[in-house]
Amino acid sequence: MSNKKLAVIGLGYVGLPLALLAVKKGYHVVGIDLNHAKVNSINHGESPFTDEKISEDLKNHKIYATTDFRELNDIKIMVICVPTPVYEDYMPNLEPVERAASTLGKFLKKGDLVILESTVNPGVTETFVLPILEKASGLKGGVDFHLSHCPERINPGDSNWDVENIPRVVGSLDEKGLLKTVKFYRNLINGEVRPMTSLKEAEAVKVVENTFRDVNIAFVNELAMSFSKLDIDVVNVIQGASTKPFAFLPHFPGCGVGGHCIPVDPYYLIEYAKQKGFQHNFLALARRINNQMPMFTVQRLIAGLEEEKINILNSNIAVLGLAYKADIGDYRESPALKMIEFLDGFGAIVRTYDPYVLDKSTHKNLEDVLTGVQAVIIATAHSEFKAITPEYIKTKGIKVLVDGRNALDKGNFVEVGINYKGIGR
Ligand code: SAJ
Repeated sequence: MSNKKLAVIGLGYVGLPLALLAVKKGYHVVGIDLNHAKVNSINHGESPFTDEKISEDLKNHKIYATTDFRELNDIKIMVICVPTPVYEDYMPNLEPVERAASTLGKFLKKGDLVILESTVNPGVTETFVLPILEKASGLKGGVDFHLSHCPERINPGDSNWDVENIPRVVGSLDEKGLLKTVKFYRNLINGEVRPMTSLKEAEAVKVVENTFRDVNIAFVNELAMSFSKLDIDVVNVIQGASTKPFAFLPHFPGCGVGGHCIPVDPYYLIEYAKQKGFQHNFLALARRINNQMPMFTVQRLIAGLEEEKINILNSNIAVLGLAYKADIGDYRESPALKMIEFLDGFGAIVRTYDPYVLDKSTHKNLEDVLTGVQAVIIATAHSEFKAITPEYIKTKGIKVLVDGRNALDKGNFVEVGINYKGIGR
């Protein structure tokens, strides 16, 4: 029985891999989540969401999952890994963090270490989470207990980088807390653990790295919209630019930017700076450009249908993919959902198929979803869709194919007479 105990609050894409890693490293882990179904499946050794690695690890590593925070009474290290989504107006939604902190605070004891992994805008840990913990516990942060921030860097579906080898940054309220937190993560992971000089710096690292990605994607998305008019293949151009071995980092255009990180995190920075009197015009513009892509993609479909003398009204359209990125089942903020909404608005009859999100798909396989449609949009570059051949599309009598992820070889489809529309090509 390990003499190291740890609590992980929030057993999703971030908390569960961390909890499993801690078990592997000899911790006795109590996982706390408010979702009973999730708690039950974990206690039965089953992953609550589609993830091969988690499913495998849960078979061999025991986590005690519960909804009961009283388990915290004899635990000294607690890591908060709850979601931090945004509201419709893209304002940061800190309700899950507030719920977790106010409940956890009731069980806080002298000498405890609380670590927030959830992505928050700079300043939130100290000005929002700390007061909640102090009020609920009657203790003083940085004196009676330690409070740190170590932003999560989970990359769903990535087989090279995982919770064990991804480097981390850590910020803390006080020096001793920083040392304890760095030591904790160095016991867990074999990537670099870099101490930052403050909580705000650690928070800023995460939003900056993801905002960097969002603005780079916006750059190529704007190029795609421009090159569509200039009749230049933007994918070829980006690949050409990638031959430059320095000072160029390729990103690729698509039907939109989904997920719980990239389209969300920039709003944290935009919002926080706005509170302090600075307008991030560039970051906000990048968000607007990326948010335009689902409609741009639907307009590519309408253009294709018009060329084939097909009216979108009452046309049968197949949307392939609901997930926000290839070969995973997560569809949070997915551009596919936005495109479906727009297609409905234009009066199309929409059918969907995603092998990783079957419960939300109208059809359960490629053959069925493509039977009787005039056009198809590829919204996610799942491996199954990348294997679609021009001949197959031809035999299905499909006239227009919109490749929302530039996942297919355009030339092969044009060659057999299919009206192929890419994003920027
Ligand atoms: N996307 C593009 N063009 C690109 C890259 C991505 O349109 O060139 C789209 C994707 O289709 C998706 C969205 O952006 O809809 C986000 O894609 P992503 O590859 O960034 O995937 P995420 O959201 O899982 O991002 C995670 C992030 N990891 C963390 O926040 C810890 C991100 O920092 C990583 O850079 C990213 O994985 C990664 O590199 O794969």
